[in-house]
Amino acid sequence: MAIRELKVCLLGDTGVGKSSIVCRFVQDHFDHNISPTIGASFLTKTVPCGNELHKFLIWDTAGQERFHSLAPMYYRGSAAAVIVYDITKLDSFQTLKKWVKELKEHGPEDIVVAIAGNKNDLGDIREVPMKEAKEFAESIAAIFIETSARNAVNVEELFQKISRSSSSIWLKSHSNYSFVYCKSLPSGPIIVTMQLLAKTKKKILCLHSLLLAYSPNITLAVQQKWQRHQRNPSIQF
Ligand SMILES: Nc1nc2c(ncn2[C@@H]2O[C@H](COP(=O)(O)OP(=O)(O)O)[C@@H](O)[C@H]2O)c(=O)[nH]1
Ligand SMILES: [Mg+2]
Repeated sequence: MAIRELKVCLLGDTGVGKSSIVCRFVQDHFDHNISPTIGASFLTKTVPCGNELHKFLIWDTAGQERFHSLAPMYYRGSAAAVIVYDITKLDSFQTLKKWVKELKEHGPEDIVVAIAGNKNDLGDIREVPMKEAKEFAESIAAIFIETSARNAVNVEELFQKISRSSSSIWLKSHSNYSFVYCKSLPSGPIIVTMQLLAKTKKKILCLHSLLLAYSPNITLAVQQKWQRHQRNPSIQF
């Protein structure tokens, strides 16, 4: 099975539960007395996605202002950024908006942004209405989900959503066609429909789309070859 590595960074105020989300995802564990992160910590987890394996390379950053200048090191080259806020702290939602702005200005062009409203087990002291956060996420085309690292709610789902979005972004950025529709079925292959950009490439793209539909593993090899061909057209595709 082909493995794709996805660098993911977690951003957001200190205390919102970034490390707890990572700990829940990677070790399925919650620590009430978790230590504050210094600088950043790194963890990995591999999960199946369609007919591929996605290996998450997770950079969990410290939220404190004094570490802010280090953030670009973590979001540069990231396939996705998870920006976490605490649903019981309005301030943390304002900080999230600042991170969105920074990513827009300085982050990778195709980065998948996921907004996670954590601590949704504390709904009775909520300060950030779900509707408001969801609408904000929609306005910037970001993934939105409320999570509880403590009660293991939606943490897996958060990373699954990132997996699926990264797949379509990857396809978009690694080929010369415009992407029309992509669906990752739980048990089956990724079905893709493409719009052809250039007639001369028609054959290649048809083959490509067939392979994508029937064998994502072969497709990876085809895509690598296609990239080489694009870099140096004298290399036969
Ligand atoms: N009730 C509740 N507390 C949480 C949750 N996630 C984290 N916490 C608590 O929030 C505090 C900060 O968590 P931490 O993961 O260190 O936040 P970070 O600074 O963003 O990495 C800790 O006391 C955690 O136990 C959650 O989903 N629900
Ligand atoms: Mg932390």
